Amino acid sequence: MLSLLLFQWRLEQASNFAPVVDRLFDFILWFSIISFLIIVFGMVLFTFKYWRKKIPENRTAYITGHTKLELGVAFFLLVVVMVIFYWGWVDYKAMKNPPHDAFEVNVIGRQWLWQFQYADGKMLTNELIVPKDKAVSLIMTSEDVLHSLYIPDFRIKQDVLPKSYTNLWFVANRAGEFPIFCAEYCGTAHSAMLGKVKVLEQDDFERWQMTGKLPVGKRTMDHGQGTMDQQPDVTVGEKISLADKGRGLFASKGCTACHSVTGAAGVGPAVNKIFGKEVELTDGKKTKVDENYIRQSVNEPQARIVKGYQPIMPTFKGQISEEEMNALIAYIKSLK
Ligand code: HEC
Ligand SMILES: [Cu+2]
Repeated sequence: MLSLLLFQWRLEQASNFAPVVDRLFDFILWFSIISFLIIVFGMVLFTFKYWRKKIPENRTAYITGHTKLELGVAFFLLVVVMVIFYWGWVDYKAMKNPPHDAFEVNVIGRQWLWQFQYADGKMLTNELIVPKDKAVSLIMTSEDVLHSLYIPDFRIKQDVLPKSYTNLWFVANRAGEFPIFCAEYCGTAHSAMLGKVKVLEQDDFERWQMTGKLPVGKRTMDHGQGTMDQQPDVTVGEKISLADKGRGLFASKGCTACHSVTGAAGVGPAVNKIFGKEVELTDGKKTKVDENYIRQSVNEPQARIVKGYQPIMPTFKGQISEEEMNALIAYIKSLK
């Protein structure tokens, strides 16, 4: 019973971050429990020790304080808080920096479902399928209001914002099925905004990518809940990769009129080999070309003007859906 209380009360540790988060959580929890016990024990002890009847002249002693002790306690607590802060910062930094070779999936939150868009063009609703033991990076945005993607068994959670991208990454280290929640109240059906992440062994995952078929009836479910017999509801879309879809859009939306993809200068800068690089702006500042920068370049071209160019790019706000934006970005990313 005691071991159940002490060890079984927490969720499964199904990702690289789970033990990391739990370690800090445990430290704060046990520090709080021990402090609580010391304070309560001290209070009870002193209640009896300094009971009024025991003081000869029947008066409460006049205590002016103990500067050294007070400063000591304050300093000790400051050190503890700084340790917690530093520890949290180190862990947070790791969570904010996905490895460069991570497997990328675009996530679109909308009232009230999750969509997962893969580089090969697959689109899943409320179901995220990932390989085991491989870094997966989620590039997330919302089509309407604030959402938050939360996978408790992975100990990861991140707000999903309209008009920009946020990131989450993880290495799932257990095959199985784990729930995904929306952790930001987003309207009437917020509580029904549920999904699941399916973690497959790497060969199963590769087979799924090639054929769209999950391992039926196979007992991979040592962990997590549910069975894998249910095939996901895949919208394979136009059966072309995200980057290829982006190439089509780049032409059909008229971007090619001003942008070359070969490096040749035109009315606008060439967009090949820009991803991940720094670009200089007219105000002399430099900025990194990432998903958010490209998105802003398309929707609010006037916000940041590339040095040496005129602010003549028209806005495409409202003309490009989130799926299309992900495709355009995937295309620009692919132009090495
Ligand atoms: C009328 C010409 C024109 C069209 C059409 C146009 N752009 Fe631009 N674009 C520009 C110019 C000029 C700049 C540089 C000035 C600036 O930053 O706004 C630019 C800047 C950019 C940048 C930043 C490039 C960098 O090197 O930092 C991106 C990304 C971009 N455009 C993408 C697109 C996409 C995607 C489309 C199609 C949906 C598009 N543009 C359509 C003229 C155009
Ligand atoms: Cu939501």
